[in-house]
Amino acid sequence: MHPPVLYSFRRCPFAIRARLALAASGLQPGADLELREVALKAKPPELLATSSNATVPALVLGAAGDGNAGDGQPIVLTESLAVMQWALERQDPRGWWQDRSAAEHQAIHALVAQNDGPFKHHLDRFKYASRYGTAGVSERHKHRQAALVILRGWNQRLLHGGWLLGGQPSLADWALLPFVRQFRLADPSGFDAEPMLVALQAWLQRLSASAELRAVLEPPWAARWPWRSPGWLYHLALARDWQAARAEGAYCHATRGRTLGEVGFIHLSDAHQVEPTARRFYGDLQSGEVVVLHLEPDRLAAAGLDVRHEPAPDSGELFPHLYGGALPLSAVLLAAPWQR
Ligand SMILES: N[C@@H](CCC(=O)N[C@@H](CS)C(=O)NCC(=O)O)C(=O)O
Repeated sequence: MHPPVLYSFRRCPFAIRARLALAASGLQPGADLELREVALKAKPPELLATSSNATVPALVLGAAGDGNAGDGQPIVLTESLAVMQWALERQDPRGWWQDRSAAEHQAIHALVAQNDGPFKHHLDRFKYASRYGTAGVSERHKHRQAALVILRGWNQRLLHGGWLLGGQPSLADWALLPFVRQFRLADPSGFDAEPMLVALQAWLQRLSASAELRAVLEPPWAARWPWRSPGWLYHLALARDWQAARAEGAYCHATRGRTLGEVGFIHLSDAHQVEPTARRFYGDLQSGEVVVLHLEPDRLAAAGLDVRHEPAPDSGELFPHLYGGALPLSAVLLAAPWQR
């Protein structure tokens, strides 16, 4: 019934590798799968409910109708490698995985394990040094050096044919690409100047310029704003009002140009109402001037506020209205810019 659902995050290297394989297998968001862009600081309840580790990517193979789960129980792939394999076992026109020998499959698994384990460990501590408490010059240097040892090993592999497994790109090249790319982006001139990485530098340049990578970094594979869960409520706010509310600690606008005091409640939208409402009331504004506040209904209730669905004039539709006081900042999960 429902097409596969991919929970993804535009910049996540694990999600990028999954999207690369899904795209290579001929799937397209919209037509063949539903892509739900996730903000990691506000994971939608649907992801939390279906995925045990709640990381992205997660591929949910529908309750029925996609040939994967006839019994109505969704199958959830929560590992990027599993998503890649699922996609390429479906269809693999470029020969990244199918028709490879057992030894090649083993080599691919070993490379991905080395990437996701030790390489990612050192990459994180080099790239996000302040987050990992490794910002000291010698600590950061130590992790960069350890990552370089692994990269030199990969460089060696490329000397025999230009790709990690020889003369043709395989799943391993695409699975490692987003991580090597991140390593370079943390210090581009340092990476480019490494004398023992010449083959890897050329490999990265080739793959970074590829149509395959560019396609999955742009819509429809990488959406500009997070998917709007029907489990949340939404309020359209002027960005300047939202900024002022954050400074003051409370948001008291009912809608554009009208205060809570004047109206008596705050206008909200259900997920499917955000876009038409934004176009109708804010369509004259520039990108960046409007934000979509994502609200958690349980937190509104916990703050003693009441949501009532009531008819809105001229629309023939019921809209959620928030009664009982100002919008507490604690109920706002995310303020995403709205763009026409
Ligand atoms: N082993 C997982 C790792 C996925 C992963 O760590 N994704 C990150 C984003 S790049 C994530 O979802 N982090 C959010 C969290 O851990 O709460 C895979 O291969 O898919």
